[in-house]
Amino acid sequence: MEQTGHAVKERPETKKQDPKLYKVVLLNDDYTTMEFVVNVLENIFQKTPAEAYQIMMHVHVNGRGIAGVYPWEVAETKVDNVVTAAREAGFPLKAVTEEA
Ligand code: TYC
Repeated sequence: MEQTGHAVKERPETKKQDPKLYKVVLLNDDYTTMEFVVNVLENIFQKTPAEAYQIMMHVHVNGRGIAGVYPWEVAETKVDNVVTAAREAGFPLKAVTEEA
């Protein structure tokens, strides 16, 4: 093979981890209680009580807000956990992922 002046492969053939990060966005609604959203932020997104309250209020006022930023699989799992917990509690809370 011809030398091109460097030893680093331009295309490693091994499969790399997806480096992209995804935002988990919480959406406001009129029925989910503030307390439930704060609990979700503490339990699923590991926020402190103060952070959780701040994020919840941001979503309440602005319609949407970022709960956290994660690799794809983690972000999708958190959305799933939010929706499952909300439906079990009888709330319509929605969460979506967006490329960060
Ligand atoms: N708007 C809701 C209420 O007044 C509270 C709420 C906040 C709901 C954030 C969803 O993602 C949400 N009870």
